[in-house]
Amino acid sequence: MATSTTDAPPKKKPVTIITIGMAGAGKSTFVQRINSYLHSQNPPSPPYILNLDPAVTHLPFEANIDIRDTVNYQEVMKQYNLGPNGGILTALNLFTTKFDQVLELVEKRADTVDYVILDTPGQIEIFTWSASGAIITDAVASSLPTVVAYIIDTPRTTAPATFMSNMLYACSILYKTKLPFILVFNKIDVEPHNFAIDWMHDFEAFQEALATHGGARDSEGEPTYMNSLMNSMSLVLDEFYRNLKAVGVSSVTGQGIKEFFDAVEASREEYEKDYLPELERARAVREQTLQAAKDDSMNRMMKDLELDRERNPNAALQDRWDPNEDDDEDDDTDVNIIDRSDHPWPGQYIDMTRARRHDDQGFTWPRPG
Ligand SMILES: Nc1nc2c(ncn2[C@@H]2O[C@H](COP(=O)(O)OP(=O)(O)OP(=O)(O)O)[C@@H](O)[C@H]2O)c(=O)[nH]1
Ligand SMILES: [Mg+2]
Repeated sequence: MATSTTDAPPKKKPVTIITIGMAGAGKSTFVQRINSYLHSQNPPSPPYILNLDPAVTHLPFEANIDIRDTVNYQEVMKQYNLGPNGGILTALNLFTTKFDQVLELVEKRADTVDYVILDTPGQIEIFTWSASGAIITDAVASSLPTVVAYIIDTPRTTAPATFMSNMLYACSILYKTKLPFILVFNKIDVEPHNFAIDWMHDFEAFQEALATHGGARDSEGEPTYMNSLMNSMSLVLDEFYRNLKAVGVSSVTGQGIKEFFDAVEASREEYEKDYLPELERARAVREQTLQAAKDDSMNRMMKDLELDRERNPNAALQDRWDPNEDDDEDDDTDVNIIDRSDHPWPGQYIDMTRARRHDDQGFTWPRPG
């Protein structure tokens, strides 16, 4: 929490934790768990939570900003004639058009909170492979120290091949976001994550597990194509593991949550040392390219105008837009972002939207054929 004494060191910026993970990995339960952990600290340090999943019907925590207050996902599906995933994606796109407002609200709270937490939609690719996901991640990461918490369903990753695909996915997200990355092995109350740590530290142990798993050799006793591919992949991943932190947690019992926050604090330093300078460099390059493109198009337009005037001096005089014409300004009044915690009567607005969502429950899916 923020300290008010004048000689206290300035408060650190809050760290943003973006939770990402396969459907059902336990992202929302994990957010609820870290939320209650932060509330139980002495003094309590309530985080600022953003729910970005428009399709969730029940959340185990109260979000400060909830995408469902801004866009009604089922309405989006109906209006744009979309299926569930297209609906979620479009809802997220619509919300992203207002993300500057979200960021303003988050920045307003930067002095009073220690953590900002983002819960993302169940379908992982909607957030990780969409333009909106990238815009949201970049916007947050260029404003606050940011880490990605990649939630893994540990009991469902015990098979070597599944483990590898999950790690490859994590790897692709790491390279896409270029942010500090924490592998969170969730549900260790059901399955301890030691096997995963062993495989990550020792690729030979992983290759051994692969070999003993069914289908590793073909009928002639040769390693199958799939198996040799996975063996080579494990060497690639060995490099990837070196850049990450891994913790085991149970979002149900709260085990490992402290270790998770230790990893977050270490990631903050990493962000400031490695990622921030890289972000700033990338931003400068982007701005330079943008400016060059603008200059170029401006030069070309001026040249065109000059040519036009030379050829047709009278027409150019009439070429003025009508000053009385309506300004085509964006009508921003329809959707606005709400900070629930700013509301003088918490729950009042929420009840309205819940009522609306409730009405939608009668919605039935068209049956095929
Ligand atoms: N045993 C156990 N179950 C867990 C744990 N974390 C989550 N679960 C269960 O896993 C299921 C999915 O949890 P969610 O939090 O909804 O997962 P999610 O990733 O948010 O799911 P989507 O948003 O729908 O993709 C629920 O039944 C949770 O109770 C855990 O640490 N241990
Ligand atoms: Mg969820």
